[in-house]
Amino acid sequence: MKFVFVVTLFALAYAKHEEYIGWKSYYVGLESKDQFKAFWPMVDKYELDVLSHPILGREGVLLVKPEHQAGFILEAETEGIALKVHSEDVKSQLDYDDQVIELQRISSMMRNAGRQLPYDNYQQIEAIDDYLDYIGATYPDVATVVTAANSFEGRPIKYVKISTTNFEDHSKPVIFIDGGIHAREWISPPTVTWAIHKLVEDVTERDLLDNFDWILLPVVNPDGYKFTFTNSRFWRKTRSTDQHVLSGICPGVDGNRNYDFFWNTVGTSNTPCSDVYAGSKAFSEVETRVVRDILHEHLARMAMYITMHSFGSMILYPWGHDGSLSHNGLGLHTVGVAMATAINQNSLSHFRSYVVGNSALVLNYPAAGASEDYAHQIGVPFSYTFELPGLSNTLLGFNLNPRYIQQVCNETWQGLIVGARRAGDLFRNKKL
Ligand code: 0X9
Ligand code: ZN
Repeated sequence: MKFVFVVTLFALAYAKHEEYIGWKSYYVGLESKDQFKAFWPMVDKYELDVLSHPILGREGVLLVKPEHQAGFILEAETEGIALKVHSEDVKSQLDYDDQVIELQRISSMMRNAGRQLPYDNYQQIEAIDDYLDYIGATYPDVATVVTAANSFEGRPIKYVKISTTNFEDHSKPVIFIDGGIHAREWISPPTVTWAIHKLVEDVTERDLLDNFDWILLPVVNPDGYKFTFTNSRFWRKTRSTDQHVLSGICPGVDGNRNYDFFWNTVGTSNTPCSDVYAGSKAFSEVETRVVRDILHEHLARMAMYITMHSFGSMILYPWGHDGSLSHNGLGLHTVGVAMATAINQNSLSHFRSYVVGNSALVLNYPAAGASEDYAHQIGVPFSYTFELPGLSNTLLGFNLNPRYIQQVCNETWQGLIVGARRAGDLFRNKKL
């Protein structure tokens, strides 16, 4: 019986991920500004897929197609750029990751009786939607579920409003957290659903409810998210096909290049086949319009906006298009460091410690049209991109092993507690 089960698992796994046959992944370490300068043109030239951004003193992870491996390795060597193989065989690694997830799913189902959202495994979009509805139905006094719109393919884009005063006490600052704009960053949505759990089902920080209103949107891009479970594990964008004559062949827009902030000026692409395609115009995507409309609706009292991405263990803040600092640069840095410190204190020894800084400077890569910059430009004083923890030398595979999901959710929540309190204090005193 057990044998049949394992064979079935293998058969299922091998039918998947065929598009990644022959692909390899590499750690890339960049040690100087010159190496960064040489590296970014290679990303376009060799169609590299940057899974985690390299930063000074910390390697990133790249996917490289078979046809570009020789050329890329040669050029990297010429530039003195250090490469190390992460996976010799991306498809096999994904098959292996799938098995880990599937075995975990079965044991997790047995533990949880299939009801609550798992935190010992990745969360499917249907399970997240069901959970939000359950929260709305079970805790109507504090939680209201809103379906803001349907995605390009017609999936509901849902968020939860959490308030002890029905969003009617206008003296309370609002905190807005979203996740899942980048489809493949699977660790992002659980950190948002965990925040919902901690604000509704298991309240241990009562002041966060008394003193704030919350908006939590776990999956901004449900179509892309679904597609990474069913089709392409490394899909990043939305799934729209109406942006360009080539959108039928190359669907999707990078949601984090689609905001109206120096739109399509730097770190973006005009070709729909690129992973950083900015779309036909700012806010061309219904998914980004949902986030925009929430920001504007509550702007007068929105103290903090955080968008959850992965991976790299970083807290990034504006301005991401040119590396300059805003009027609230000091506040952004101070609250960012406070959050990172809390996370680091609650982290594991083999997780990397968080880096805090300006998006463009930390990543050595300016990019326009990101949500964190847009939110800040329209007036949200504390606006951040979290790059949650992912793999490292000791965490092999492409998926952070599911056994670490709960850990990432816990430590991120510790950061959010500190961030909300600090940002709330500064916001109320208007010392910005
Ligand atoms: O490139 C991105 O959109 C983010 N990194 S990711 O690996 N998750 O794709 C970083 C966004 C940084 N923020 C700005 N450039 N403003
Ligand atoms: Zn991302």
